[in-house]
Amino acid sequence: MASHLYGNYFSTRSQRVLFTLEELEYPYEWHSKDFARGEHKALPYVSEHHPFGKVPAFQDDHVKLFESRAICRYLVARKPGHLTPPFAGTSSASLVQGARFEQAASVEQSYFEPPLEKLGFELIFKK
Ligand SMILES: N[C@@H](CCC(=O)N[C@@H](CS)C(=O)NCC(=O)O)C(=O)O
Repeated sequence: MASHLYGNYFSTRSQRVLFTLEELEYPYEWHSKDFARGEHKALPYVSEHHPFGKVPAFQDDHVKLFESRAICRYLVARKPGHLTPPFAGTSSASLVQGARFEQAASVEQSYFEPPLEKLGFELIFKK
């Protein structure tokens, strides 16, 4: 069964998942949600795919996910390869590498994306 990505090409969070799918050569079908028509706020999309009425949302067999970073991590775990973080095991070196990865991921989500989202809106989308 093919996987399905529900998103919008202008949505940077949809692009995050699209890049990961393409990079992994993971088979998927694209389902565009038109913001202007409110398709992401309509039933059955909200009840079946995204309870907050946002994009992206993803389905793989019976697994349904939303939140772009969670989807990307799921995809990388499903298809281990060049995107797999280079740590495993319980040695102290890999524990530190894992903690550094989580630290960087948290910095990106907490301190990088929020101001960048505001800047992107002001400088690009508002026009
Ligand atoms: N934390 C979520 C953010 C999802 C999100 O805010 N998506 C935006 C597009 S980038 C959206 O759906 N906006 C439409 C709306 O809020 O009505 C993720 O990473 O997936």
